[in-house]
Amino acid sequence: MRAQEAPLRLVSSPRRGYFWSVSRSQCHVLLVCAASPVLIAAEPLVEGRRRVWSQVERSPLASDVTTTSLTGRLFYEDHRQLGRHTTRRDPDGKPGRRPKQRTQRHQRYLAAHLMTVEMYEVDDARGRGCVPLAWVGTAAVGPDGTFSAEVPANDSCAAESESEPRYVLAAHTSHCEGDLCFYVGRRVEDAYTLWFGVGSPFAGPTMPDLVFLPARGPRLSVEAQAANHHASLVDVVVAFHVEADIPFRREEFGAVTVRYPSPYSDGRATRADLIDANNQGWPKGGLILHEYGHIVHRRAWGGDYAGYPTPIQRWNGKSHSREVPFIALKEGWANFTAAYVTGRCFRSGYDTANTLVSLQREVNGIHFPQNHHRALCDWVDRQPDQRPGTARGDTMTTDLYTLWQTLDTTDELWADRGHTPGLNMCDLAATYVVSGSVDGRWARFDAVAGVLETNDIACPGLRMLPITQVAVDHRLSR
Ligand SMILES: [Ca+2]
Ligand SMILES: [Ca+2]
Ligand SMILES: [Ca+2]
Ligand SMILES: [Zn+2]
Repeated sequence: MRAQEAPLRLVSSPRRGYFWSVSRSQCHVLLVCAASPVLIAAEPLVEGRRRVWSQVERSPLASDVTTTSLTGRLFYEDHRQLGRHTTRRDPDGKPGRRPKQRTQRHQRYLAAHLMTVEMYEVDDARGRGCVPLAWVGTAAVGPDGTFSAEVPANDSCAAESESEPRYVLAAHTSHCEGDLCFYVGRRVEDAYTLWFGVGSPFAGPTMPDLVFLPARGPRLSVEAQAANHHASLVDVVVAFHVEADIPFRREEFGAVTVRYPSPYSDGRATRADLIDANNQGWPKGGLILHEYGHIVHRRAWGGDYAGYPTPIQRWNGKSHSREVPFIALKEGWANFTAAYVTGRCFRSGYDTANTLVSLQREVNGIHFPQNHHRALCDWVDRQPDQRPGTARGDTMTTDLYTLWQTLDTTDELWADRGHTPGLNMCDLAATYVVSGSVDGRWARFDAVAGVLETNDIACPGLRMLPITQVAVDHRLSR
């Protein structure tokens, strides 16, 4: 990249770390100029290009080639208020910070964890073995921003065999490996791509640091925003499928796509494989976490919420509207997903803050998502709590996998109730009580009844469950 291409460049110096370098002509618009000397850029974060016109060849590599490892780092510009910022590293290698906690400009760059980087070797010459861009390797970006792949050590282009190979990279807002496969793109199973090194290819083995921003694009470019949606998607995917080991179910339901920008004005997940996302300005981060909760729920209940008729009732979270119990569970689960991923469920003081159960004690919370959201947090948190006037309180400490497994079993167990009015929290609680050992039934009943009572959700039939198990056992064993 030529120095005059980038108005702002991140540079590093051994003593001062990273800071911004600008040319003198730009100083009239930048307050930092008075304090910062103008320096020669050493290692800028290299921005990408939107399109590559050159021909790209993707043939498999010969098995007998000598390889060498090619490494680099990829970041994105983070603007999210909500997310797992500390699980990603910034360019200094320090844990990421949320926007309000940043003290330096470059801390806005965080590792582009689980973006995919493809590596291409460049040939300018023609003739035997020469292709303008030949694919040589693919790598997933780690939580510290690094990526690495084994690539052929020698140039296959006969006319360039004496010189060192040179590389161009393509980064994608997608990741597909094993059971996991997800995209952020304009269309289903399509990703945003930026190219790096086009026109001035990189030498190996270490690439310069890259940032998923289009060079000369507007600051609020669609790619930069998509990278923030991708980061949210990775946060929830890692929390649910990697850490908690919940199956993604790629074989059954395919990849998940975040379609951005979507033709719709807000977020929705009306299929088991598609999230529509739109926003004004930078993504705040909560939308994708919430919508992905719907994806996990759909995939647990056969893809269509166990046959609940569509179109699904709209829900306005801000007005705390009264809903049918199925919608209250569905939206409560989605809000819980976001709270689980960001750690809000586990914050000290969460249990005693009375913001989520906003109703009077006498009103049955079975109709209200916020009661469900909070009950599901109690289901998995390890902080016992008891609201005044309740008999039991929360003593439940089930992990996320067990909670999901209960959700996953609910539609099989109560299949006859799946259609209107839909399965609800009482069905989920009942599934928990009857799943597992017979001896443990009363203990499970006590625990889940405590969570429900603490959150004002009334399930009148639940008390009879440990006693009237014969019929259910029969169904389970079929
Ligand atoms: Ca608990
Ligand atoms: Ca609790
Ligand atoms: Ca299921
Ligand atoms: Zn929702």
